[in-house]
Amino acid sequence: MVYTVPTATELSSIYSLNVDAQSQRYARLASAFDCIYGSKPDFVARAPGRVNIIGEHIDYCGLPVFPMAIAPDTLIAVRANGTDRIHLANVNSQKYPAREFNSAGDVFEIDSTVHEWSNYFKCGYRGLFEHLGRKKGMGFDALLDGAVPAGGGLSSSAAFVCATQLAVQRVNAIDLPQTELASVAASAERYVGVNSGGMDQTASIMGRQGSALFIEFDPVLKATAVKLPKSDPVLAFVIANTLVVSDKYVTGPVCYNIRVVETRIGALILAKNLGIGDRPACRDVDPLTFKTVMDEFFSVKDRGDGNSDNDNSEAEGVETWIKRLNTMLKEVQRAFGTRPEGYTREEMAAALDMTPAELSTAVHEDQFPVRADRFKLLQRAQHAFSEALRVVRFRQICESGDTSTDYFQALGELMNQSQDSCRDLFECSCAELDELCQIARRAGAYGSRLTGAGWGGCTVHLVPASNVDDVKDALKQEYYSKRFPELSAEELECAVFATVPGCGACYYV
Ligand code: NG1
Ligand code: MG
Repeated sequence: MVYTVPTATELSSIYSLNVDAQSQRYARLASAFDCIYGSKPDFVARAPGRVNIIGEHIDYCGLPVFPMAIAPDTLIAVRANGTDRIHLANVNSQKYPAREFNSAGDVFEIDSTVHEWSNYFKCGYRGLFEHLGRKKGMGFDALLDGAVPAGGGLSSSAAFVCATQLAVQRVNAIDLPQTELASVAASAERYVGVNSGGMDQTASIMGRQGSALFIEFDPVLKATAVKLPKSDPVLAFVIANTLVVSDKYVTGPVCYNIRVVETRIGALILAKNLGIGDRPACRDVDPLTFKTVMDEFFSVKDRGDGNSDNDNSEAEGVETWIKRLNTMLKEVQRAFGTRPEGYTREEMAAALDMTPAELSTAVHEDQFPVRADRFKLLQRAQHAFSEALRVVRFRQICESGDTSTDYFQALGELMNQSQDSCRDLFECSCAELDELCQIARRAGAYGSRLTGAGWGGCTVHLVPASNVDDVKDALKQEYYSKRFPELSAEELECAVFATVPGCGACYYV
C-alpha cells in the first residue's frame, strides 16, 4: 500500500481547525521522507498531546484524572526497509540530528543520564518488545514531525512514545488492544528516569473527539469518555504556555520523582496508622498507593460493619467515591496533621520500623533516586485526596446535563481550587503559572490552572467561547508582550491557543 496524504475530510475530523495547514504539513512530511530515504513512506503514525483538565499528580497515586487529547501531535512517517537497521530522522534536523540503530541491539539501550531526543523512541520500541518478550524487530526508515511543544506540559514525550509504539507495531504486524498499548506506553516512558503515571499515554491513545476522559488506573486501566456539554455559550479551553520550559530531564530528580516518593511513603504511613496492610520492603511488590490504602481501609471497614458499598450503579459510584475520599481526608489529618513542617527520612523510616535503605526499596526509589531533606506528607496527601474529589465532582457536573451559567462557574471553581492546591499543597506551580491564571480569570475565564507536571509549562482555562479572544488578548498584552516581547506572531499563536477535545492515536496509510 502506498501512502497518500489524508483528505481534507479526514483531516478536518481530526483537527477541526487549520485543515489547509495540516494538509500541507502531511504533504511536506511525505516529500521530506522521499528526499531522505528515496521513496514515499508506507504509512504515517499519529499520536496527539493532551491537556489535563483536572486531576494533577494523582495518576501515580492510582486516583482518577480527567484529561483530553488535543490537536497538536507527533507524526512518524515510516517505511519498512528489509534490513535490521532502524533509521530515525526528524524534520527539525538541526535540533534533533538523525540516528541509526540495530533493530535487535542498541535500540534497547537507553542512557537516562543523557538528554537525547531519540531516547523516547527507544522507550517506545523497547517497551513494546519487552512486553511481548521479543528481542528483534524489522528494520525501517522513519521521519518524525513533532508539533507538541517540548517541556510544555502538553505531553510531547507521551505523544512521541505512543506514536513510536504505533509505528513499530505496524511494521512488525503487531496489533495490541488500546488499553494494553496505553499501559505499555506508560511503563515504557519510565526508562528515561521519570517515575511517571499513566495519564498522558492513555489520553494520547484513547482520546475521543468531543469528549474528555475519566481515567481510572486501579484495579485496571479504564477510560470513560465524558462528553462536554453542547451549551450556550459554548465552552472552550484556552491553553497558554508560560514558555518556562519544565524539562523532566531537569525536574525529574529534584521535583517530580520526589512527589512520587512522598505520596508512596505517605501511603505506607497512612496504612500503618489505619492498621492495614503490612507491606514487605521489596522490589517485586508494587509500591503502595493512596488508592490502594483507601480500598483496603474500606474493605476492612465494610466487612466489620457488615455492609458493603461496592455497588455498580454509576450514580452511587460517584457518591461512594465522594464518601470515601472525604473519610480519607480526615484520616490524613489524623495521621500527619501535627507535622506541617514535614519529616526527615530517618523519622519516616522509624515510623515504619524500617531502616532508611529499606524504606527506599519499599517505594522503589532505587530506580529513581531523589534529593530532599524534608518530605511534606500532610500537604501531599491532602492534595491527592482533595484533587481526586474535584475530579469526581467535575465529571458529575459534566454528566448532570445542566448547562446554566452556575454550572460553568462550578466547573471553573473546581479548576481554581485545583490550582490553589497545586500551588500551596503540592508546590508544583511557579510565579509565571500563577500569573497566567490570574490574568485569564480577570479577563473572563471561569477557571484557570496549570496543566501537566507544573514547575513551568502550560496552563488551561475554561472560557465561554464568546470570551476566547478577550482572554487571549489579555494574556498577550499582560504576559507575553511584557516577558517575551521578541516573539513572532506565529510563535505567539503556538503559545496561546483555544482547543477542543481531539481524537486519539491513529494511522494514515
Ligand atoms: P507532563 O510532565 O506534563 O508530561 C507528568 C506525568 C503524568 C502526570 C502529570 C501530573 C510523565 C510522562 N507524565 O506529565 O503522568 O503525573 O505529570 O499530573 O511524566
Ligand atoms: Mg512528558
